[in-house]
Amino acid sequence: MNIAVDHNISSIYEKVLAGQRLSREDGLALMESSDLLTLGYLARWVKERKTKDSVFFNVNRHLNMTNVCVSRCKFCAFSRDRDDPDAYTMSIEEAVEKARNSLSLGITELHIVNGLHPDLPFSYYVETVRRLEEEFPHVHIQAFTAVEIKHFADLSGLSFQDVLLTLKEAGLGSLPGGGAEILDDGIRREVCSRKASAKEWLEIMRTAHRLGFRSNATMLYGHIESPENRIDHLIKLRELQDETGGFQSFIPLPFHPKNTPLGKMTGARRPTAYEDLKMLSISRLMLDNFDHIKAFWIMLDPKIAQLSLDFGVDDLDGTVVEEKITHSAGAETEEAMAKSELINMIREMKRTPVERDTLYNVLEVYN
Ligand code: V47
Repeated sequence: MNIAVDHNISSIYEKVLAGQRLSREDGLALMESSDLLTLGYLARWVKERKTKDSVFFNVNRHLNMTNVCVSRCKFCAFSRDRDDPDAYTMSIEEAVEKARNSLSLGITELHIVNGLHPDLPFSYYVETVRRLEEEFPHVHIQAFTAVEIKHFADLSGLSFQDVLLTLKEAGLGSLPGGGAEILDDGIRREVCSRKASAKEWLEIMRTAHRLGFRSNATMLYGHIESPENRIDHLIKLRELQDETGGFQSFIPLPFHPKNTPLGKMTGARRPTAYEDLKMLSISRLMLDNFDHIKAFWIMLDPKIAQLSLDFGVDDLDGTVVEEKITHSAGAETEEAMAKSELINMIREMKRTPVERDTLYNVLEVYN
């Protein structure tokens, strides 16, 4: 029985249950619909076909080694100029020390994302990876967005491939999904004109996947982009995934406007819970070739992240420990979550918590 309340999405409902790929027009119709419960039902149906009642989580630590950034994206409250009083740059030793202090939490992953510092040489990043890998060989290093890889190529004069190979040799394990924002150069010109273009972001991911790296992908939504921009973004990722199969998870990130130039210019408010759940559901439905849709509870809020498990999400990130990007932009969430809390959140939704490593190998099932 077709339970869609919104008759405009009835045919999409049938397509999803028949396992057919949704078109751009379907995606736009989903964006138009306010039938959140039908979207959630369909997204959950797709999720359960892939991963049954499992919900993955990981024990990780985020690390931002510098907030100095030449890009100064208009949606960002984290970045600083070199001479700003609250600009900071860690030494390699400080980064290693922070990682060391988190070992007792049982972290299996270090997630490292940084500003685009104008003066630090590429060797700083290579040495950081090398030191971390030497000291903590059992901890997976997921580091450097495609935007940073482009910055390293500019700094070093190396090709994307050689930058990635150098980092791989030093011990880099995989790439995070940041810097994608909206993969449309018109939007990028408005909000992040000084960093990698849409084509470069995709090319770096293509190259990384070809070299054997897995990566994630994100989308920053709720700023100046249109529904068309969001659906086109998802389709670009889906096309690249058809080609490489290298993406592991997709993480939609709601824009937090506080303290950002874009927030001041547009008066934008943070997307509502309704918008978040709708975006997560539509991501699951459009990205039929992605195994995992991930809720980053830091940006969503734990309550929305928990509810999202009924809207197609199968993965909660993570213990995190320290988070600066969203907290600079006014996030009121904590910066860390205990593993036991993540397990409780999942159990309360009557799902099975599964601790994973970065590459989705199962470490423990909490029945
Ligand atoms: O690329 C910056 C976003 C991203 C704001 O790969 C903002 O598993 C909201 O990519 N409001 C970096 N978002 C973080 C990121 C990420 C996070 C969690 C997991 C993974 C993963 C990746 O944060 C940036 C940008 O899109 N961002 N400023 C803001 N004011």
